[in-house]
Amino acid sequence: MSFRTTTAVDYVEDVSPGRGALPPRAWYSSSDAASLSLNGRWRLRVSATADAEDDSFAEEGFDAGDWAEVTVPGHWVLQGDGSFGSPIYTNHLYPFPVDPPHVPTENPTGDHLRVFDLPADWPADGSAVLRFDGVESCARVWLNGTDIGEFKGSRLPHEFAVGHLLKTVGNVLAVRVHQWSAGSYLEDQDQWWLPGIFRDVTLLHRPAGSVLDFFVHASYDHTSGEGTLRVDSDVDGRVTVPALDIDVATGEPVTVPVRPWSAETPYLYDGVLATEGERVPLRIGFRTVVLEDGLIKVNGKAVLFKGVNRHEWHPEKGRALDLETMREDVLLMKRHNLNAVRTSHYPPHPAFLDLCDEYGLWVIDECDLETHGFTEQGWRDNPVDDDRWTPALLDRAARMVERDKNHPSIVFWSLGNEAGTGRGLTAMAEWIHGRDSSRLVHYEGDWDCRDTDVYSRMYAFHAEVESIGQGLDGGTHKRRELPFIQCEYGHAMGNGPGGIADYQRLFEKYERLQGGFIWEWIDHGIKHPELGYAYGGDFGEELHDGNFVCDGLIFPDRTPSPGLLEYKKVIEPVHIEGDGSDGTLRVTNRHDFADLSALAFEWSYQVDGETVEAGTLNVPSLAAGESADVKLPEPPADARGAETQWTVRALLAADTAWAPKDHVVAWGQFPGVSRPLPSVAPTDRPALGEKLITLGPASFDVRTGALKTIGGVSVVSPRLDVWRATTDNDDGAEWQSDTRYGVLWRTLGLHRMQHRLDSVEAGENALTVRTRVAPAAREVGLDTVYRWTSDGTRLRLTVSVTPEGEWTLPLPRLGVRLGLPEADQVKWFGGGPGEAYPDTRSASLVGRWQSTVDDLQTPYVRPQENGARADVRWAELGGLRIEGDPEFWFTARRWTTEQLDAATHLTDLTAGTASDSGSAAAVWVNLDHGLHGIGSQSCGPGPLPQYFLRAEPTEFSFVFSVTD
Ligand code: IPT
Repeated sequence: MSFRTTTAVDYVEDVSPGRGALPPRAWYSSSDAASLSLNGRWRLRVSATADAEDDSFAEEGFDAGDWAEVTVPGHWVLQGDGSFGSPIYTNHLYPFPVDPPHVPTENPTGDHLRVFDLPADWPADGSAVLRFDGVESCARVWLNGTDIGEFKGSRLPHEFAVGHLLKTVGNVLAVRVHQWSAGSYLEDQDQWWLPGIFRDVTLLHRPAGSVLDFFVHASYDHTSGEGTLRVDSDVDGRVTVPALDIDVATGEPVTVPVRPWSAETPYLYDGVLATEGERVPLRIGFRTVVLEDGLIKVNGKAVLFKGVNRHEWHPEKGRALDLETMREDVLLMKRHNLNAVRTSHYPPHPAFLDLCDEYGLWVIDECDLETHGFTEQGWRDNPVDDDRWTPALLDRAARMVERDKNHPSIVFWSLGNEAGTGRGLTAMAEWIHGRDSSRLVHYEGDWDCRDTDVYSRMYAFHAEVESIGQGLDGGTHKRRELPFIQCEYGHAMGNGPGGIADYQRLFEKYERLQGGFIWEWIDHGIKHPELGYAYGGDFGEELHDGNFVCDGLIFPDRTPSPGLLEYKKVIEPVHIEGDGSDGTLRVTNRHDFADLSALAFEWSYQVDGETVEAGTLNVPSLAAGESADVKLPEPPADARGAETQWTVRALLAADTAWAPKDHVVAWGQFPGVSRPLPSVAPTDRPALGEKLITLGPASFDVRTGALKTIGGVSVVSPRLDVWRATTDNDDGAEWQSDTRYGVLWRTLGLHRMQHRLDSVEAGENALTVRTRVAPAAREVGLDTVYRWTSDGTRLRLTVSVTPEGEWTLPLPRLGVRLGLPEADQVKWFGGGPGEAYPDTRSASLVGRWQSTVDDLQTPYVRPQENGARADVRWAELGGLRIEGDPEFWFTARRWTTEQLDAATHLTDLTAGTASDSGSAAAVWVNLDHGLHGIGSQSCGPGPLPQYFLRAEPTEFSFVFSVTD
């Protein structure tokens, strides 16, 4: 006989959204109704299975005195130092067998318990609602021993009517949270799986006659300059907006002249919705979003999204974000010229949307839905194409739309991410279109655009994006009529993304292309005592996707990465262009709405990288889209043959809500007098000693021709170097069908080049060392000649490289590497202050910079090539001055490329000293003539051909001298 008991936890595998919750409604805070936060310390008991314990813990009088404690909001796996289980990271694979709606028997379950009293002034009348803003992934709730329901939909609110159950003292709130549930099949987003009550728990008093649900309709007619406001409310009341003299009944429209809301000019009007029992503050933004002439228009204008995908992330708290962290995200976005956010891949904490309204960001609000793992089985059994799941999908759509419908910042509802196609998605789109005709619907997964108002793609290559811009991409009739956005592009994993300037040029060129959203905002590294930041696999996961979870524009601690600085420059809202030659620049206002009155312009003039004079530049307050030619002043001081530049900056003219006065919004740099190249007359003659050859300030090994000292500085001789610690974008994602050079380079052996010495020739006025540099097992090689000359004080090295054999691959880098016994302070004249590579160099500003060797490093969570400075004319470190002919890429680090390449976490990298590294160097310096581009192939295109470093005959020089 076999049997299976039905247990009290069958709801876990039930595809329905749940039981007992109130219908969804707008999320708001009241001016006068009482509320009680139930955030704080809760008792916690974690069990291995869903039904390991009975529900007696929910009963009054249960003694949980020996339970652990956790903080709510929070994830239990990020608390308790691992004793409550660990996080799991997978990109799209379900970390459990795919057999919907079943989940594993091993189903970590956290029983949460909280006892609370009502505040003394809690009103005796009315009712009360208990609200959960986010619980992953399924919860059952009891209040004072009564089972009040259960729910799924992790990043969506759920409310329960509890007034009849409340007591003045000793209320027992019991919440059983299961890590896995049928809902997990709908939540296969690329992120950590983190169970817990991770958003607020709040008890809301609902006075008699209080507001229930309401919908603020606030449109703007750009032809008349008038806004129309109508607030539909379930409970009748009045709406007042003092600044507009509005005082109308709910449901009644009123039209008045207004200032419209846009992401650039986020004008909000304060209002109040008053019903008999309650007053609710309103923040009203008037704007109209339409699809017209095949374009997304807001207030009559086509907008260009300069966006980012934002997951909620904090390195210690996971997705339990506090308000200050949310504000930091918004401020960082505004300060880096972003104007849009896609809330990948779920509705964020509602406070984040308040901030978007207030500071001004266009929002794609995305539903908590992704079934990506079904792609492994050709999308068979995909819940979004199975009617049994449709109620759950509709519930999710409604919980998002109803909660967030009063935010002016939201212009798109997104059905979800990577869920294939199916009837369930169509049902969601139909419901959303019916409920809210004032916004557009987005979903990327259906390239025919059956359900959507925009053609959206992710990681499309530049060439395809261009053909879409030209309308040459074909597709269904409906799609051909739609505007295009890239909901994800520019995969910011590790060093990169490269090539975003090239995308932006396309977006700005073709009307149909309305911009895109970089993937993604923040690295989801988890702070770890031994590893610095942990990523997939660091918690012993059975299946994981490594550091694919660290692919943000900011590091886990929210420090901007070079990728964010690049993006800021690429999307700057003012273009300052010209070649400086005729003293005229062209300034273009690339805003969609704002004129330039908020900005002040400043010029400065650099001689050899140092600013010698600066002043204000008069730029007319151009309207959005307008350009003007602006004259630079006469070049100041006589530059005495030195190199000069003009730098023009657009700064905030006054403090704003998001940045102080003088914050740099945009800039341009223009050459003046060009640089005199360093020259060394080859007057000195190499002198042959017993062990050494001397030439000018330098000595060389007589046998190998290796440089040993320059002046008093001993060096590990410069020699040809073509290798770099491959970046995530070099290595590419394993599913990439395109050529992945990181892999091919290693296969060819570029990381283990052998240097064969052919001859050392001490000539009349030069020391020439001939070599061949090549990997074992291959016939290709680089014939490399080092030619040293000197005028007695300065030493010049000319490197000539001639490829031999058939080189089918580009080179990672081409230059020399040398070692120094010590170096700390670094000064240079060239691009800075941050790193740059051929296709990530927009933000590199030519000037005089200084740093320490340590600060030259970019701390990518998984160590990899980083820290190069572009266009370097000269650099000084460790007692040496190095000048380039031509300019070079400069890198210095306290470990070798091999050590960097082998490291998996930042904590693997430790500075060595000259003696303990077994060589004469502690600081390794790369002087590169060329670097291969970065691209975005960790999930997208590799570098464009113009950023390839091809193996071809090349010659470049450096001049070395000692500093005092
Ligand atoms: C795309 C996903 O939508 C996103 O969640 C993230 O996983 C990103 O890729 C990569 O980091 S899906 C992509 C594999 C086509």
